[in-house]
Amino acid sequence: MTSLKAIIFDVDGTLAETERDGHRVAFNRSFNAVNLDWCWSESLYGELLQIAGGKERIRYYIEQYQPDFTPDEGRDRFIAQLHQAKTQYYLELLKTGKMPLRPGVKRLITEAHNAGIRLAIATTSALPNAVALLEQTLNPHWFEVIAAGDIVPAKKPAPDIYYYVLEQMQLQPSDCLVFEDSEHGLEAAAKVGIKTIVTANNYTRQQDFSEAVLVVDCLGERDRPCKVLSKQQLPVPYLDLAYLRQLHQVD
Ligand code: XBP
Ligand code: MG
Repeated sequence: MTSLKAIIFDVDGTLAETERDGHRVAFNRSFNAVNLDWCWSESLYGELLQIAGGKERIRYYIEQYQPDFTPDEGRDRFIAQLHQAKTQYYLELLKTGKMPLRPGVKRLITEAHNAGIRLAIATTSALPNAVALLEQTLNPHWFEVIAAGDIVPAKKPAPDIYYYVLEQMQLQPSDCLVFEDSEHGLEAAAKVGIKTIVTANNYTRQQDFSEAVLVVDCLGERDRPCKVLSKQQLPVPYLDLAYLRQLHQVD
């Protein structure tokens, strides 16, 4: 059995709760800015999250909810421009500091970095979003690869982004662990054969995580133990590197 060499993190919903108060709000601001009365409520957004990727999500929404909408510049161009504006709104929202890291994220990533574990990001979201979050909360230079957005043509649940990260780092699936928060993300990593821990959140809690090695409500902190949502007993109050190494060894 090989030792744990690297940890790959999803961003949205995993490092921070960025969807409801970040991406969703930014999409709505971009609609508003071009005088569209479209409004993605918290519950509608939960449904739209089934579509990974902001541009893909807008396209799906138009097809399903606004089928008669025909912008002069054509649908592709309209979506690309709207999404660019959305990214700017999202970056402004990030600066307000209202999307802090989830419990235990800074602790675990710092411990892993100090122990020489190699780190990477695999996210569906656009690269500037991922880099801005890391700049604000951690250190982007700790991450050897930041794989984001359109770097691969097929987004999660396709496995492409995980294959890309492994190739860039010259690693095997068995060298790594992945952290994800959603069924799509888990599916992407599982197709590649990387053991995945799910830190579920309010949008994803009901999803099927049967392929995960562990499902918890967060990584936990000394004063805020994590809760296990999968079947096994957790012998530690929060996930630290020693426990991750154990999980990585289990068949
Ligand atoms: C994240 C996403 C992203 C964000 C929006 O999924 O689906 O689309 O919601 O980001 P995951 P962009 O956490 O599985 O990577 O608008 O920049 O695409
Ligand atoms: Mg996610």
